Amino acid sequence: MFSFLNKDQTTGEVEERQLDETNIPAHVAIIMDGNGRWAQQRHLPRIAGHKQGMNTVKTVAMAASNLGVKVLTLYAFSTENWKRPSAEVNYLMKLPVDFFGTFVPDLVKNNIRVKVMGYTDQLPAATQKAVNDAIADTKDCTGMVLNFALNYGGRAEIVTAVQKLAEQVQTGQLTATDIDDDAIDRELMTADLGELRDPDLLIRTSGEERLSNFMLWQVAYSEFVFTQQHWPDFDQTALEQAIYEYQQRHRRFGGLATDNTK
Ligand code: V07
Repeated sequence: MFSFLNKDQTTGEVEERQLDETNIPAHVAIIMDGNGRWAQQRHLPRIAGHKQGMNTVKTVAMAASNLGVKVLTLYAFSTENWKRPSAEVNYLMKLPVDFFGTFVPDLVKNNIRVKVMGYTDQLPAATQKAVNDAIADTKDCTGMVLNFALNYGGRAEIVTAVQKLAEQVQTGQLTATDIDDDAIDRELMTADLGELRDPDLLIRTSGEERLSNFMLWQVAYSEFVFTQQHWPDFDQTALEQAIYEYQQRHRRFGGLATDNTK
């Protein structure tokens, strides 16, 4: 059993809680929202929030790995984020470089492998290089997969998958009726995660309760937990609280998952 101190979000009451270590969600996905609001509240520029948010990525990745999470997917940059002011976009594009420079040795020490899903070919060359270096330097790690969604959009992902399937039909490799759940799964950006491709738990920070085009297909049966903290304030305890909430909804009896998914 993992113990942690749970703080009630409305009453502020603190209670010791226990996590069931046999029921840790294998794939946790997080929409890291609220960096700008965190900065505004401190009269800091938005980029200060993004910088702090990157430090939170490090803390939360370590915490997830220590809890036994197998895949942690983080929504770092959406295909919609290009609409932000260019100074902010330029700063965001430097974060993978910064992350690579300061954090990859720690990832290797903790056996964490970096993966990226998204339209990375559209990113600046230096960003692509940092991403590819992080992937290459951690390729032999066998522990948790730290999967960044970078220039990712859920509808675009589905559109691309459908185009690939249509091509396979056109070239005779597939018939229209061969297109089923598994065929679509195989063409999505999560295909190489195998059985771990669908998040068990989706967390969104900072109070908004929307999906914002994130992993539309893969979250069909996920538990959703929304937290009030802005992403830079999210930490190990907040992750444990979200997993506790997940476990209350997704109980296991005698090692058999209750099938409340369908
Ligand atoms: C970004 C920090 C986290 C809060 C949300 C937005 C800002 C880590 C990465 C990253 C991505 C790929 C990679 C290594 C690190 C990142 C962007 C923004 C664009 F291989 N944090 N972070 N990328 N933020």
